[in-house]
This record gives sequence, structure tokens and C-alpha cells, in this order.
Amino acid sequence: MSAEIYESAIETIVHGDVDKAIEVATRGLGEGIDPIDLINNGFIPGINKVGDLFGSGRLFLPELVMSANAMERVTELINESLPSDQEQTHGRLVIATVEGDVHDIGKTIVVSLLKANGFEVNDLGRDVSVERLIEEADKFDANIIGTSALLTTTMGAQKQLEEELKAADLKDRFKTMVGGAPVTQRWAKRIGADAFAEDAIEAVKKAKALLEIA
Ligand code: B12
Repeated sequence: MSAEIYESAIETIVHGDVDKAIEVATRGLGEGIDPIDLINNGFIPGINKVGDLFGSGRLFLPELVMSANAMERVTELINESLPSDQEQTHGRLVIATVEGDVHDIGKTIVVSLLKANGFEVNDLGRDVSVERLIEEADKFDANIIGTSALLTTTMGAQKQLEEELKAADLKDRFKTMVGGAPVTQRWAKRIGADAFAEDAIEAVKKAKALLEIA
């Protein structure tokens, strides 16, 4: 049953069909599929397929934009259905997509799951400078600064953040967490970030581990 929903989800995103994507998401949730399973097994493979088709020149920018629109709407809908943890005791994060980068679908999923697990999150959005991230982390008294980068050309901002935190003697005050499709554990280690997460579920686990929350 759920396999059929996942297949339809992939198809609606590949076709950039907003209405059908919402219909499938609503049906999946109505049938009791876990919201995270629905996004991880259906819609994310769909947008990844779009990325592959775009990367290999079999799909063009206007189609990519339509698929992204469908993905954004579905993510919003699914995020709203996440059950929330009422205890706000798991620490505070400032998070953003780095400067020059407008990809925010994955970051928004991470934010929703963190909130659902009791974290207080200040989401600064996308295309955010390192200076602003540090400024807002200070104002928000964050424990963790999280950054998302989807372009190989914007990943450098995550390194810049580490360098600026070190230069300002703030590495002890803020932990850092990095993510985004081209980002790896190896990259995190290389630049000196405190944690890397492959997806939103792992992001919650890593954030808890950083703050030593069981
Ligand atoms: C959707 C999309 C877009 C949409 C974005 C809409 C939006 N609101 O986000 C639009 C159409 C705007 C877009 C534009 C562009 N895109 Co684009 N896009 C994609 C696509 C297909 C999917 C990205 C996505 O949403 N994935 C789904 C989410 C759920 O996955 P995710 O982002 O990886 O997030 C997960 C994890 O990484 C992790 N995570 C994410 N963030 C964080 C943060 C933290 C702190 C942690 C711990 C974890 C974490 O958890 C998330 C949930 O599981 C990718 C292909 C791909 N496979 O990545 C290309 C892709 C990233 N885009 C690409 C390109 C080239 C572009 C453009 C330059 C195209 C152009 N010619 O204009 C522009 C760039 C604009 C800019 N300056 O940023 C290339 C990048 C190539 C490269 N080497 O850098 C890709 C790889 C496509 C390709 N194969 O060529 N794009």
C-alpha cells in the first residue's frame, strides 16, 4: 500500500505537478503513513531524481523550478503534520542556508524535525552571510549554529564560518553542524565543524549528542 504511495509521490515531483503532489501527500497522511517515511521514501527520492535528470541535461531549469515548487508545498504540508514535543528543553539553534545559495527544502525539513523534538530554532532562511549567522547566534544565545549548502561553490561558506568563529574566539561558545547534499563527514572534519548529518533524523540525533541530551 505505502509502496504505491511512494511511487506516486516520486512521479508527482518528477512531473512538477503541485496539485497531484498535495493530493498524494494528503492521501498518504490520511492512510496513516508516518510523515517522515512519506517524505524520505517518496518525495525526497522524487526531487533527487529531478536533480539527476537536470544534472544530465534531460530536464531543464523551468521544469526543475516546477518540481521544486511542488516539493516546497508538500514539505510545508508534511511538516505541519509532525507531532511536536512539548518539552522545550533540548537547546537552541540558529540555522540557515549559506550566502549565495537559495536551496532550502532540506534545511526546512531539518528545522521542522528539530522543533518537533523540542529544540528552539531560529531559522534565518536562505542566502545568509556568515557575519549575520554569528550576529544572530549571539542575540539568540544559541548553543548550535547549523548551516546548509547545496552547491559545491557555496560550501566554502561553512569553512569561512569555522574560521570566523575561531578568529573571534567563539568556537567554545557555539557548536557547529553542517549539512546539504554535497556535504560529507569528511568535509565537516576537514573544516573543523562539530557535526555532520546526512538527513533530518540524523540531524536531531547529532544535535542531541552535541548537547549531551539523552
Ligand atoms: C530543488 C533544487 C533547486 C530549486 C531549489 C528550491 C528550494 N526552495 O530549495 C531551484 C530551482 C531554486 C534550484 C536552483 C539552482 N540549482 Co538546484 N537543485 C535542486 C535539487 C533538484 C534538489 C535539492 C533538494 O531540495 N533536495 C531534497 C532535500 C530534502 O535534500 P537536501 O537539500 O540534501 O537536504 C537533506 C540533507 O542534505 C540534510 N541537510 C540539509 N541541510 C542541512 C543542514 C544541516 C545543519 C544539517 C545537519 C543537515 C542538513 O537533511 C536534509 C533532509 O534529509 C538539487 C539536486 C540534489 N540532488 O540535491 C539541485 C542542485 C543542488 N541544483 C543545482 C544547480 C546547478 C542549481 C542552479 C545553479 C541552476 C541554475 N542554472 O540556475 C540554481 C542555483 C541557485 C542558487 N544560487 O542557489 C546542482 C548543483 C551542482 C553543484 N555541483 O553544485 C544540483 C545538484 C542539480 C544537478 N544535479 O546539477 N535548485
